[in-house]
Amino acid sequence: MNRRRIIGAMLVWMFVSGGCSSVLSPRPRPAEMNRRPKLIWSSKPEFQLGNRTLIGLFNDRNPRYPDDASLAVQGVPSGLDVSLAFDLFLIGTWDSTGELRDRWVLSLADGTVLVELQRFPNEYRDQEEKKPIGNAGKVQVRNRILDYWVVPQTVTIPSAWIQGNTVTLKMRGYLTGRGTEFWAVSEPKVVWTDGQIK
Ligand SMILES: [Ca+2]
Repeated sequence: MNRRRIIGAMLVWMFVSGGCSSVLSPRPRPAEMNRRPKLIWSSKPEFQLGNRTLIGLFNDRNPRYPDDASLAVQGVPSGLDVSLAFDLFLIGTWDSTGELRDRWVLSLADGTVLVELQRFPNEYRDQEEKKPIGNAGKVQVRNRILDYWVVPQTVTIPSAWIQGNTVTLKMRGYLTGRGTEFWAVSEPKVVWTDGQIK
C-alpha cells in the first residue's frame, strides 16, 4: 500500500469512527452519564413493612387499593439504556395454577411487555395455607395476617425504545383475591448503561 492510499484509508477510518458515528448515535458526555434519574409515580401509596417503606399495596380487585402503578423515569441521557432493579413483594396466597391463578406484568406505556410473571413462590405445606414454604415473613393487612415472598427484579430498557428523555413503565397485578393477595415494590434503583456494562 503506498503512502497516499494509507493516508486515504486513515481519513476514511477517522470519518467512520469519529464524525459519522457521532452523528448516528451521539455519545453521552460524562456530565450526562452522571445525571441523576428523577422518578415520578402516578400515585405513590406507602406501606411500612418492618423497617422498609414500600410503594403499595396494590390490588386490582379491591377498590380500597390502586389497581396499578405508573412510573416515569425522567432525565434519561440520549443513547443510553436504562436499568431498574427493585424488590417485588408478593403478599398472600398468589396462585400459579388453576382458576384462581394470578399474573404480574411490567410493561412500557405503549403496552410492550418487559416482565410477565405467572409462576409465584407462594407455596404452602398444607391445604389450609397455614404453613408457608420459603416466605420472607408475615405482615398484617387489615384484619388478616398474610405471608409474603420477595422476588428481586431487574429490567433493562434499550435506548432504541426510549423516546425523548423519559421512559414510562406500568406495573399491574392481575389478581383473583380481594383481601388475600397484594403486591408492593421497593423504590427502584436506576442506572444508565451503554449496552456494555451489565
Ligand atoms: Ca389468586
